[in-house]
Amino acid sequence: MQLHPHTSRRRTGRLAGLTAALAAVVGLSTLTGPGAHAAADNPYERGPAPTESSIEALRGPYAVSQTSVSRLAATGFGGGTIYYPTSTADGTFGAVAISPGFTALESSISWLGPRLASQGFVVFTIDTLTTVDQPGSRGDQLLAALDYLTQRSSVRGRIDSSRLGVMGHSMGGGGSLEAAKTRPSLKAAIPMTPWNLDKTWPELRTPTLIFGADADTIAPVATHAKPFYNTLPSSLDRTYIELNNATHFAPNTSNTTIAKYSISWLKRFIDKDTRYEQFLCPLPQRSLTIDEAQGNCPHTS
Ligand code: 9J3
Ligand code: ZN
Repeated sequence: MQLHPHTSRRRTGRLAGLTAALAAVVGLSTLTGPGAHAAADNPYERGPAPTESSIEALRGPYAVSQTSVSRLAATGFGGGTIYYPTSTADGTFGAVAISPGFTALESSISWLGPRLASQGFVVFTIDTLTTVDQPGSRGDQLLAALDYLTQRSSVRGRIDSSRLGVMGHSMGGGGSLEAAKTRPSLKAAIPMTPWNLDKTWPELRTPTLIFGADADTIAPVATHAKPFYNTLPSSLDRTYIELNNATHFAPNTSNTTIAKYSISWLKRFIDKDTRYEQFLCPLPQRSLTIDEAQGNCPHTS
């Protein structure tokens, strides 16, 4: 925020008193107005200013409620669980659907539900129609889940339907690439140790963060995550993070590296919240948990 130049200019007499009174009123309304943290210049900003520890924490600032969607109530996907901020005081939120991998259930990615929702998103962890559905089908199912979420779900009024994203593990991660290819209006995609027979993704227009795992022998990074990342348009906001000492199944248990960079990516591209750019650019350094990171910085969209 920039100080009004008049506040630093010297005045005398009654005009000075009036100026001071006006400044006090303006300052007070800035602190106490609707959504204490909603910046005037970004209507999508939600929650307090982030810190390294706030994005690493097991829970963010929002209390979370959940509701289950039965397989029978769902069309085009297998039902799931919706996690959402309990309070309606901060207006609507962006939303993200998350698909599990081959043979896996929603429970394999459920840790992400409250972890992401508590930062200020509506999160839908889904089951697929069958556990052996391929990435193309999983992409369609992620989109069907987003449509259910924004058009039919009990929390549809809490969602900004123009700000949506997709995530997924393995074939679900491959599915998140498929979903973004089908629906370029998606604001963020996060494939986690993704698997897909299609190795090239130049069609994507959605900012994409790909997690690979250095010890993945099921979807080895050399034939999955890396070529997926490398074939995204170089003009696209894209990042590749390779988890260190991690297997294909790293995204199936609570993982702070996945959480902190996913939160930052969703905030930066679903909410346009540039307060999170500091965690993405410059790219993370090699560490005990990160083998390698690639990406364009600063971001362009
Ligand atoms: O979803 C996945 O875990 C994909 C890896 C896999 O089992 O592929 C074998 C066809
Ligand atoms: Zn390593």
